Amino acid sequence: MSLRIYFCGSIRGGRGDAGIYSRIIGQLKRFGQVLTEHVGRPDLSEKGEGGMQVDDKRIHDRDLQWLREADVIVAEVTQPSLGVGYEIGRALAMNKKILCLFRTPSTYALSAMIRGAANGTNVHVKDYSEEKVEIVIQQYFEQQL
Ligand code: 6K6
Repeated sequence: MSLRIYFCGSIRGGRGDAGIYSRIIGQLKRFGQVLTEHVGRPDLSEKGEGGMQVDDKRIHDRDLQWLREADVIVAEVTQPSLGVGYEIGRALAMNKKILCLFRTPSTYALSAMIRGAANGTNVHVKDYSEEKVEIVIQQYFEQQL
């Protein structure tokens, strides 16, 4: 059965990195089924799902269900997002395998609560440069899964 991958990226935290999310999702699809492909959609704005209003409770409950079903969580954590941080914390409590990707150089410094959660076993935090994003993902899936 194919690997179920939950991708996290900022939505209301800001959509400045949506292009890189879409690139990451494209690469993740080589390794399994991406449950949250909408996070990379260019028409998904900070204001809503393609302009539509969806109830926040339904979004939360649906996303948590996908998180439970996921085999691995990949989070792009450069653009700070409360939702992404929350998803990482919930996934960690479920003992999921987690890869956090932080792009350098960046004007942001990654939260100590994310960088400090790396443990060399199920939680990995990787700094990457934009041109190497595909290879970083490939190495993770070949070596850690
Ligand atoms: C989009 C814009 C405004 O409201 C939305 C509703 N859409 C969402 N649909 C699906 N997942 C969402 C939505 N909003 C947040 N999430 C989840 O939280 C995603 O899985 C992202 O990884 C993360 C983004 O959190 P924020 O705090 O940046 O929105």
